[in-house]
Amino acid sequence: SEVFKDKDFLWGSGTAAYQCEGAWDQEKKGLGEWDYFNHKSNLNINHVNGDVSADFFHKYKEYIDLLAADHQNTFRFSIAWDRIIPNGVGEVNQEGIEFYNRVINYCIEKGLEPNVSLFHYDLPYELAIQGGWLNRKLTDYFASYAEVCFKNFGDRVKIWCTINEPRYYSYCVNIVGNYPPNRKLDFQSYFQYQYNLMLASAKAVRIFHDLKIDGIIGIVHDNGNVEIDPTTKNIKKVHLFGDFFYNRQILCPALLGKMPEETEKVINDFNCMLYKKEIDQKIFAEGKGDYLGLNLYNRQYLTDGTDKETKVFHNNKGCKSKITEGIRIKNVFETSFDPNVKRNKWGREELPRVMYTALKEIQQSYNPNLILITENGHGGYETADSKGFVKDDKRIELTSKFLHYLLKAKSEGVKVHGYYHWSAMDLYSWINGYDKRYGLIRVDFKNNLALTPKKSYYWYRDFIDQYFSG
Ligand code: BGP
Repeated sequence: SEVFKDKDFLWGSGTAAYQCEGAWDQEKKGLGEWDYFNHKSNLNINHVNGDVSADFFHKYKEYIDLLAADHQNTFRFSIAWDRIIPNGVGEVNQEGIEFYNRVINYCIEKGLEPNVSLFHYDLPYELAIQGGWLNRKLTDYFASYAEVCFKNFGDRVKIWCTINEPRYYSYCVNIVGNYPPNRKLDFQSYFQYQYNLMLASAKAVRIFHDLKIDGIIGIVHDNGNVEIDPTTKNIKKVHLFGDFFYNRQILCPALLGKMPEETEKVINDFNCMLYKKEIDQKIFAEGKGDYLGLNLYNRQYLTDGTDKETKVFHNNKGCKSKITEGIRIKNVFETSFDPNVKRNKWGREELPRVMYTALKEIQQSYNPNLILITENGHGGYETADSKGFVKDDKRIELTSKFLHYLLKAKSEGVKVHGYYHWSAMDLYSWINGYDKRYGLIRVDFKNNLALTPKKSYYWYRDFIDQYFSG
């Protein structure tokens, strides 16, 4: 592909359909699993929803104008499956196609290379009630939906992601239980979800390549790195299980075209099994991605398991909770707590040098042709002054450190060619609704969705200018 011909580096920011579009029931959009969950269930932990959110559906031009004025040259967003195919399978909704045509064309007009994800957690409800991703049929439904998108947008979109964070998504759905349908500590479903998601991804990649679309396609993975606490006794075991659990079930099919050798052993030791077919090996082999998208926020810091009961620790309440993020898997491994590393209000480590170590490790272990950092950023509580301006110095401080490490890895040969700040504007956070802010642009959700670029927005513009001039 010639995506990178005249652009030395992609500098942009990202969003996802459910988190920013709103217009949840407009222009024949189908019902989504998250729509249903946030309307009907009292399991919705933050008691708000994405019905309106940042209203990207109607205000997309305003947002894209601001991103272009920030000197960004690319924009990451996702397509809502249920806008294109309201029931997940079958009839195509032309109004959905038209909406994304408008967005894509306007991005191109403003000099922003569109980077499009096909699945960013918002499953059509009609497929959720058929078992969601536990149902193998979804792998074919997804491939058909992907084909519709390739045929409609493939003449203009050059960067595609099949699935956003299959690993973390499966973790939240099946282990933490904070994404619908809130299964808790269900390791069987955790592994099967990831397997089916990777199979679906491979099927879509095959179609993309068969159609000979001029562009690149791959998955977006979360974090990608496991580090072992040096006091660990059984380093080999913790690494074997930890790396499979966090990375290899995704990265091996995505980049090497096959499931990892240790799959059977590890999954058996978890007292689980995978439902699969012989033919899958061929599908994986033919469905390798062209690049790796990496969402980099933190690392997985692990040590020996103990005989204490299996438990997950996840902070769903920010400063209203003291929980430190992690997991304890009986006799397998557990998250280690490093007292020297600072944490954010959600109990997650703030350690920018993992940008460097993760990139180096992935380049060395899998040797991808290309890596894009598809997400990185800082979530926090924020207040604006009377003019709506947010002085987000913390975001600037952390991001500049992350970027320092990104450029260091690049200078040492890591094939990283793009960075997308998460997020472009404030939007719906899966765990804390509108209290947890990530945007470069402030959205006043209480006052007509007024938009005000934050301090970080101007900082990012200067950073990009300096990069291209120096
Ligand atoms: C990633 C997701 C994004 C985004 C981000 C921040 O896992 O791909 O959609 O939400 O994390 O997460 P949160 O909003 O839960 O803080």
